[in-house]
Amino acid sequence: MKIHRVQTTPFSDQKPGTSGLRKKVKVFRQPHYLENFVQAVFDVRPSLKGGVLVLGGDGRYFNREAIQIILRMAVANGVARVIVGQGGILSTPAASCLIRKYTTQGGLILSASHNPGGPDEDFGIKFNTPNGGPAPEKVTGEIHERACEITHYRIADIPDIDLDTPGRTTVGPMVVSVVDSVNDYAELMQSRFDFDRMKALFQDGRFSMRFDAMHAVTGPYARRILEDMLGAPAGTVMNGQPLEDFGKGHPDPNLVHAKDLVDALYTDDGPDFGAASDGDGDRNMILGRQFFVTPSDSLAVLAANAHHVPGYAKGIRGIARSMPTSQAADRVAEKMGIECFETPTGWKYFGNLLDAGRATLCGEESFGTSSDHVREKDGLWAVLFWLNLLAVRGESVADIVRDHWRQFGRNFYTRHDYEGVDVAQAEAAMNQVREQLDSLKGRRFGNFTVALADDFAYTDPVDGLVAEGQGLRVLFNDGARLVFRLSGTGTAGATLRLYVERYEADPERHDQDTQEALAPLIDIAEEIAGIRTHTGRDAPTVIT
Ligand code: VG1
Ligand code: CO
Repeated sequence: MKIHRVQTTPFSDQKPGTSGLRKKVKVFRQPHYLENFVQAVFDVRPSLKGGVLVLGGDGRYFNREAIQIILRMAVANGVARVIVGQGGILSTPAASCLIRKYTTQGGLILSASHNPGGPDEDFGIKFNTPNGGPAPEKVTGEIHERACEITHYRIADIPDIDLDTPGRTTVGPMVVSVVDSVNDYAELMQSRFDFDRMKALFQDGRFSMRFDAMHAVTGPYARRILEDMLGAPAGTVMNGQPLEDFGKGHPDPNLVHAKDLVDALYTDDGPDFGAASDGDGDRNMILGRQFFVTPSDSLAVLAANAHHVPGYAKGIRGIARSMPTSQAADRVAEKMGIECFETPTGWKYFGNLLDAGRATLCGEESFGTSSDHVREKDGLWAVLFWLNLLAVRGESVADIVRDHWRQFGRNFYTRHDYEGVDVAQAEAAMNQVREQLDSLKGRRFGNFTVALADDFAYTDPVDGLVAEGQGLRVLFNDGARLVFRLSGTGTAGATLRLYVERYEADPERHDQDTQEALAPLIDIAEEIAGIRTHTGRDAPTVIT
């Protein structure tokens, strides 16, 4: 086996964002681009030499090619064993599960998550640490620094490795184990949920469900677990075949992109329960019949009902949510007398809290929910949690959520995304808010008075590290909030996100339309940020 030490020059744009390095496929396919980044990971993680690496992706265009390149580099960098998902497929939570279960030195996950795939679309890569979670900022910073000074990478001359047949292959001194992509993950789900009870729910014949895999990675997972193991009728999983371009769709489980599913649920005799997941299987959308559960509410409901589910029946230790996520979960934590944490956007900030046993459930408003069973958000886990709950409580999704609002009050919540905005225009809007931060306190806007305005900074309670510049917040006296931030996952232009929240205690007013309930605050946001003026857009691209 011949190992080449290839001379290269650094790319200055290899800085991981909210979740790994995401670029157009064309960028990744430039000579040396992927190789430089992967070598940077090997260079800053010396434990990989002689260690075990997990490798897999969401099956998007360039997945297989990238896996072969990484395998050649892994041999050349002295990795002892690589665990690869069959066909190169691993959902993000399944990769996290494998990294933890087989006490490995980490994993490389190939995905651009909810971004479209195909030759002209997006690709991505991220490194996860041995706890199974996305590398924390300290590590992504090291990787980026290394990528900026790289001069050589190591790669072996070996033929392509068969990724489609499970089993062990030896490549020089390295072992490649191709594993069934679903087995270990399915076992983990069995250890947390009451499969018999969920099976009975489907057998009963009165309950029906639809799961939209959006032609992305969760197809095989959902089919195995929902249809084969739980006995849901064939066809429960729609768009279950992973495709390299996700059927030209946008594998983002929200009301806009999961339209087929939404249409199916918004009929009078539609299924009782609907769910969808994203490109890499870490997001989830939960629907009842003609009812949408906001991800923020979902986190709060799961926390309040955790005692119904075997894996959490002993109680949960704490809840963590990202800053823009609504404060619905805070009320549950308060009532349960457990800790509640507010972290910056991105799953990597939950890792320490989960490792330290201070948080059991975590969630983000962006359709991300999970627990301490892995160190990633987990789409199918959230769906199974809901299913388990529906089986135990025997009520509809809508009734469970309405009951929750009656007990805790409702946090009306919406996110407005302005996608593909000119970077300078997006920054101008952000700057307009930033400039007012010091003067907003005490200012009145209609019925709302500003209690605090700041640029969110987070001090990790476990390691004391500080993350600054994590979003501009305007908090009002009665718990209402506006948050402005720029996305860190896009690959073209800027995406400006506006998050709007207001608390309503009165059950008589819980059935208002969300956009109407929040209209005054949405107007205040425009007054403060001038997003429409700066961007020339008269409406957001996506409202959730
Ligand atoms: C978005 C979401 C964030 C999520 C991230 C990764 O980031 O807002 O909550 O953690 O995507 O999710 P941003 O920086 O674009 O707002 V995924 O499913 O793309 O791994
Ligand atoms: Co994702």
